[in-house]
Amino acid sequence: MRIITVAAAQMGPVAKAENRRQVVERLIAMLETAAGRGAGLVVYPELALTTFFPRWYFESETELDAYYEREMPGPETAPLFEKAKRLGIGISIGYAELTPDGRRFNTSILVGPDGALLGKYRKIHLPGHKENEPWRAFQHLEKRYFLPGNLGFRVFDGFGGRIGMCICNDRRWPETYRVMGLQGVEMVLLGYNTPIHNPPAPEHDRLSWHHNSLVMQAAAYQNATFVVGVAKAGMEEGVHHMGGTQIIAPTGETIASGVTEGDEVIVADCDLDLCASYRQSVFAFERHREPDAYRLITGTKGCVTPEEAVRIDPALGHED
Ligand code: ING
Repeated sequence: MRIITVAAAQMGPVAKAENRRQVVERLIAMLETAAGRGAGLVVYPELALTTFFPRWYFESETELDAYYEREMPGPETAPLFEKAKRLGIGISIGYAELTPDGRRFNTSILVGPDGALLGKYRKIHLPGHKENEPWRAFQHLEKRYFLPGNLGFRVFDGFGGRIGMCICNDRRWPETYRVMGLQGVEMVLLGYNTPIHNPPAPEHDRLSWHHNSLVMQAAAYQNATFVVGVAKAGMEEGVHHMGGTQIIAPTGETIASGVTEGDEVIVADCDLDLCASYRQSVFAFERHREPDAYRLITGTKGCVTPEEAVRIDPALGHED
């Protein structure tokens, strides 16, 4: 048995006016709740320290810069990291990263129970759009405010197993998890800020919770891994974000769920050895995968005609 008692620390809304100190107080309160429940790892949402600012178009870079962290931990976030280290609890937390040379990423980090940085991830699948689109009830300017992540989908040794991270929209793309699955990931930690309303496709709104569970449950099963999905939820500056925080086993079953749209800690004992049952049978990659049949997946970004497809992958041209 290799048990990780993991806590998903869902956040309710973070107001524009809420400062880092006030948010960190909320995060510490949830850390203490999780500690009381025996957690060894606490997972916070995407962009946990601020309101989801990509919903607005900023003319001024100075105004935009206020939402980013230049160092993590920094003076305002250090109390959280110090408390976690004192409690001997690891954390994963998402934040907006501004590098010393001015690059902007939507980032998450994994910190061990001793306070050591175990890994960093920068969001690769950036949803939304780059230019201001006033027709929308609210913007989704992640393609404007962040660069695509440049660290890849990596898996880190920690907590007695192999831990991976991704962020929000990444969870909707099967490639995200398969790259980590091919590194033997046993638990994927991900945070999200998901508006229920998607302006370009309002017909999807009613399915927000279904799609949220669908993609993470499928990924857990298909890659023989636990998945911990953690929302920043509730009515945040006039935009309703879904909850749906949950911890999912390699069986594809949700074993713990949030039930509110506020700050809420859910905890589950996750035995990483459960992954083996799938990793050594139905998803024994080394026995069952056929990479020669998958060339199109990395050979093109968008959809191509069947004729173009054959040029990318000649195997598609075989007649017999
Ligand atoms: N948010 C959303 C997500 O992928 C979105 C974007 C909303 C996509 C609604 C589809 C439908 O959950 C972020 N931050 O990626």
